[in-house]
Amino acid sequence: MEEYRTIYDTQGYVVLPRTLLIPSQDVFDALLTAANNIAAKTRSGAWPHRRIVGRQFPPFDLEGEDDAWGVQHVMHPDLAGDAKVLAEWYTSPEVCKVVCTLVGCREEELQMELFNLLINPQSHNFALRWHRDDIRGDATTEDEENGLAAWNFGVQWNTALYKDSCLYVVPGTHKVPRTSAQRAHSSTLDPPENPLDMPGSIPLTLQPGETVFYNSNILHLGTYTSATPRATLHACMGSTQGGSSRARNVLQHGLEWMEENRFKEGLDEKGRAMLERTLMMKEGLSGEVGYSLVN
Ligand SMILES: O=C(O)CCC(=O)C(=O)O
Repeated sequence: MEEYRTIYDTQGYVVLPRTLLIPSQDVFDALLTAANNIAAKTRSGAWPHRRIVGRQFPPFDLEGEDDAWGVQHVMHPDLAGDAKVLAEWYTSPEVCKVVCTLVGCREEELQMELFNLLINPQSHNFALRWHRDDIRGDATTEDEENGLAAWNFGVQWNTALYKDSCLYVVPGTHKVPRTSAQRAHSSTLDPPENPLDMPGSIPLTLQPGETVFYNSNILHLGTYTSATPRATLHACMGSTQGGSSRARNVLQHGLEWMEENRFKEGLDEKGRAMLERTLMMKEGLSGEVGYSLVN
């Protein structure tokens, strides 16, 4: 595992094979069934918490276009058995072990954060602009340096359940501010015509079951096509070592439902402890958390 951490630290992302995160075919099948059920509920309108085509960043729960490129809150108790399958996996020994290795923390420090699902829109193509999840595109170089230096206490990941070629990253940009050329490609609200116009960018392709763990402040974007099925588990987890540094990135998604007893009661002991740490972080905040990025 240490070699994966070295790659992650150097590149800002690392791709892990299926066996490290998904221990059996039964687990893979259960994740795929849960994801497909939730995607179907979202597309039919039965699940309202979705990312709609045309809207890049939180807040997502708005009226508008029906076509969705993502589903929010997949551990929500209203999603019943499907949410349970996904919560069990999110808190599983396999996932927690990898996160602890990459973040450099102990299991007793892990905090529950976001768990969403990325899906193909049904009738539109769509893309995000180049962004860092918690540093605005108009940040000064100094603000970028400070933001990146403070961003070591959590990790984000995409676990593909179908082959997935939607994500592009610029390796190494989790550590350094943008060059002037990279800034020029990431300063407007518009997605690029071609992601490869960004200096240093590469596409990342995942086979079913593979996971890319990445620093969510690496320069990255997603491109979405209705032509190819996508069901990619999209999650992040943090460590209490980060204090409140991850609060805005997490709480901007609207996690009030996590405070309900019925969610807590559906988790195992480890999951409950992870949730308690998140709720403590939330309680420690005063005022509005606001949003990381501008739509
Ligand atoms: O679709 C993806 O893989 C990337 C999503 C993304 O960049 C985001 O949610 O900020």
